Amino acid sequence: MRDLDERFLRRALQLAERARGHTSPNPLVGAVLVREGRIVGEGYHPRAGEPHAEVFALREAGELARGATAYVSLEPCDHFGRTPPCSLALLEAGVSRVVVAAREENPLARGGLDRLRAGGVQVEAGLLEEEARAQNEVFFTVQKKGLPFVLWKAALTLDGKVAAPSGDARWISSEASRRVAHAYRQWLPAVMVGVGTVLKDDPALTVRHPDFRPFPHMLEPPPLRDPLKVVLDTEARTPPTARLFQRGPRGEPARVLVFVGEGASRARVSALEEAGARVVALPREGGRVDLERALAFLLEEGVDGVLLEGGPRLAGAFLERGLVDKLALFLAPRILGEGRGLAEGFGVERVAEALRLRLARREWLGEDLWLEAYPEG
Ligand code: AOF
Ligand code: ZN
Repeated sequence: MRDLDERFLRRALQLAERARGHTSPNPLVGAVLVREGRIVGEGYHPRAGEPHAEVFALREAGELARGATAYVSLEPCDHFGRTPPCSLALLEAGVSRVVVAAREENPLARGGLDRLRAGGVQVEAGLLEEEARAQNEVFFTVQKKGLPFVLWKAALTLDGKVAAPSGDARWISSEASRRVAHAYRQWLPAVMVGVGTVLKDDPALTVRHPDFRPFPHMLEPPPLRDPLKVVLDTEARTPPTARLFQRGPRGEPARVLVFVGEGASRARVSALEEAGARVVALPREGGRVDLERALAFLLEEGVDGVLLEGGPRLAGAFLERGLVDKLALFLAPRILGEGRGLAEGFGVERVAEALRLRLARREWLGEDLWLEAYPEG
């Protein structure tokens, strides 16, 4: 029984992966309905505003849902949000058992299992919980943090440098590493850089040839889409001709948001707006755009995760404020000697005070060492 439960729950996790990169600020959710050992309905949540995973599975099953077991990667919601509660939909359909992996933590949506149990449905939770929580780490972090999830990605040499003194950084990591980095761009709804990176590298910040190895349950790639491109640019120095304004590889218009400091040049702001950017002025903190305000603004817009792509000053500022939730590092077998360090403007007196990381992945990608880690404490 447990083996079967695990198999169908795993299927729910796989279905959820089909929408990676499309559900923000909602979680990834998959659902499977099983009757007499056979799958009679499947569904996943395709994007915020659309029906939940359970609803698609129930539609497919029709009358066969009566007496079936529902396997859902996340506890069914119990609220009227953009859509009605899944708890009621499952009850009305006559499902007799509900097995979930992770419990719901959104205070607005919580309570689905309690309602189902009160309605006479057999409920279970906790199988594959760790994997389900990892699949939705953005969603669960945002519930706790109240700001978007921040993944900081960097490619560095063995001596911890991310660029030569000239600023040249092309390319420190291998092509295999860069393809994994593109999967992170597909995952998170926004990618953020400082204006220094735009001036130096002129990156396109699009999703090209991603390698989805970071996501263990993904069987087929989700539809590709480019992230919202966010530039922190206190004095509005982003060139209106920058590559990030160009159409994406699939022809979609670029979505660009530039945070400037209050009082930035009106003429430069207008030029950016003409180039297609949305420009938002924020109060300055220590002369620069206030990071917490920028993140809070993004979350209000439904952007629940940010891929921080440099450079060292921006990374240092995020670290200093404890705003980094996860790191993805690609360590390349090179030595630069002189060059820009991984994080500037962040430092401690003693080794004992160093920021400690909990390693969650250490894997070779060709010659590069690929690490994923979480700041501790
Ligand atoms: C589920 N199944 O597939 C999803 C759930 O505004 P709404 O109606 O889309 O509700 C969004 C909230 O519902 C979201 O914040 C999360 O707590 C839960 N997501 N619940 O039963 C699903 N996507
Ligand atoms: Zn729901």
